[in-house]
Amino acid sequence: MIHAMRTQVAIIGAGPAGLMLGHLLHQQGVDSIVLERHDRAYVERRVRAGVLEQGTVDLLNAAGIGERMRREGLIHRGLYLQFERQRHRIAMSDLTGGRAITVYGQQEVVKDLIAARLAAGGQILFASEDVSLHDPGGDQPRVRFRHGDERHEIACDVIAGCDGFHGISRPSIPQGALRVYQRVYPFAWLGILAAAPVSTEELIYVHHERGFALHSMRSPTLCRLYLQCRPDERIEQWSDDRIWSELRTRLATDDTWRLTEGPILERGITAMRSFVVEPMQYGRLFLAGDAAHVVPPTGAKGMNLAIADVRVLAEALVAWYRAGRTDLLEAYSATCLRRVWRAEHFAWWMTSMLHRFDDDDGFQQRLQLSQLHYTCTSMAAATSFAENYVGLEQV
Ligand code: FAS
Ligand code: PHB
Repeated sequence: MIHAMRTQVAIIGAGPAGLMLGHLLHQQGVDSIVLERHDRAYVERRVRAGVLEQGTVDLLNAAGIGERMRREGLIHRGLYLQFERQRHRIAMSDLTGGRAITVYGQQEVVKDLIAARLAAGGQILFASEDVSLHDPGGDQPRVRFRHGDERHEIACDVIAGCDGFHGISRPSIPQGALRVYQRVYPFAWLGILAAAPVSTEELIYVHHERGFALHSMRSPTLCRLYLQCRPDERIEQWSDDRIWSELRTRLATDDTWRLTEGPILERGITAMRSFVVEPMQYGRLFLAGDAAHVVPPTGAKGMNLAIADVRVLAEALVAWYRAGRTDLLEAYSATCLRRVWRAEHFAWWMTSMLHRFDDDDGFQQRLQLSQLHYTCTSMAAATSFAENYVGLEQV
């Protein structure tokens, strides 16, 4: 027995993209149902990104979701680039007319969006399994899924594929309909969440002969730290002592600064890739976020791109439902891809400048140090870095 359901927009995935889309559509009177394969607790606990661009902060505030972010988020007007044991501050706000980043965990954004959706009576069906897309290329697409022991089918006008890199939406598009662009990097990031007072007021990105390191945070007493490691390494190979000793070594400077350590609460290794599919649409199926593109986390763009995509998609869908306009929907992919490729370039550039490449005979390292030195001493280069990092207003 298949239970029939109906909605205007069926959204696959309760990550930043899917939840933000559901909220923006709701605010404009467009109905949607979000299907998520994991349960609520898992989705709200998952540690991922932590940096919000100015544009993302502005959208969360404009959409009425920013209250807790304003209270608990950390506004950063600069960050540090460190190389040859020297730390250099990039005064991002001074260089971008006051724009800044906010450090606020992705899972906090997800919690705020879920709370807002459910408070508004929105449908988020957690623990939805065996999701499958039917006739996404036609004008009456359907989504089937199992919820508990019951099978359901949603009839809808549009499907929004917001189910991440490993989701079902993109693979539901026939081979050959998409052009794939990809780079897989020969290293990964080992990330930890540690209950330790922060050792810096702003993020520190480190170039070191032993590999990249990053000191970020979630609150004044909760640190998020990353180390470059080999892509084939397993987390079990990294004891707490080895992690802290490597962080101490790579973050060390010639002055008296010291890294404060604490209990490690969460750890994981994340692969590094640049990935884009074109177009980000197939008939009535619109891909958004990691379902269409992945950036290496060095540029802190992943979550911001996901939210930027659905801002464009929501506006286009509302114009279609309200005024029968199809131009914005037809332009959806091209509009998003301009911002996506800008972010892909910036994240690839930061990754290339800050990571150690095993096959480097020293030539690349010299280029990296020259690029770092130029970025930290040239107003023009620092401004370009800053405006890309805080997020470009127009792309
Ligand atoms: P998401 O992946 O967040 O959400 C997709 C949702 O769809 C998930 O909840 C998933 O469970 C669900 N889903 C998948 N398949 C489904 C199916 N078949 N049926 C139903 N639901 C399905 N960015 C940074 O800037 N800094 C970081 O440190 C960082 N760390 C990361 C670590 C990891 C392991 C990953 C994967 C990404 C990380 N990112 C980081 C990038 C991250 O922030 C993404 O860009 C962001 O989560 C993208 O958001 P969404 O597109 O909404 O996809
Ligand atoms: C994080 O805080 O998780 C973070 C910050 C900056 C990055 C990546 C991750 O570039």
